[in-house]
Amino acid sequence: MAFTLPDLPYPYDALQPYLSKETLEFHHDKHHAAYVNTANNLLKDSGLEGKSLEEIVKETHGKNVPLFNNAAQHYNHSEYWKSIKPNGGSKVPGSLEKALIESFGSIEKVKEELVQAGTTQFGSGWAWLVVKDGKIAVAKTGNAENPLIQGAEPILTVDVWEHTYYIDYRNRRPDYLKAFVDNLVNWDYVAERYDAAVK
Ligand code: MN3
Repeated sequence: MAFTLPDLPYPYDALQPYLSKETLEFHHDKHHAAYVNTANNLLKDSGLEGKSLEEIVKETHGKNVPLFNNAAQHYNHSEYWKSIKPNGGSKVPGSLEKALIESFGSIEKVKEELVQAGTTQFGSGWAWLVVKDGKIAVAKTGNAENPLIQGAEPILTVDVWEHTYYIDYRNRRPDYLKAFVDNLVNWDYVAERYDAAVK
């Protein structure tokens, strides 16, 4: 089954002033679309056509580098779009809030650790909240890598490739990450992912 580029779950200008319409047009219509197209070309004759995206990501890691890179970037971006929303960053739903406070002490600490992970990811990559062995943790990965290949379940995804923030923040990645945690995170989606991961 071929991969398809998902529509953004909100209008292109809906995340302003934190992410501009121009950023979302480039990021979704050019960058994410290119990963989908390249992954589809590489998927042909790979023997993996019938598998799910998650299975393809896990099975190609370390074996088929070009297909892994493009399929993982498709997975990562699809999760990133759902991890953010207009007027995000507000109230964390109850069950998730309780679990985050158990793991980190406070919601402020979770935000701090996410900003720290994204800031210290050298070069291109991603920061995450993951569930592993029933616990929530912060993670970071380089390039297209993601927590699926480490046996963890991603519940929140932050893109820290320069194409994500360079138009709006230039080199100020920490400012983008601060806006992400304070004004963009879709905690309802993260809670949905958390509930599914611990079921
Ligand atoms: Mn990106």
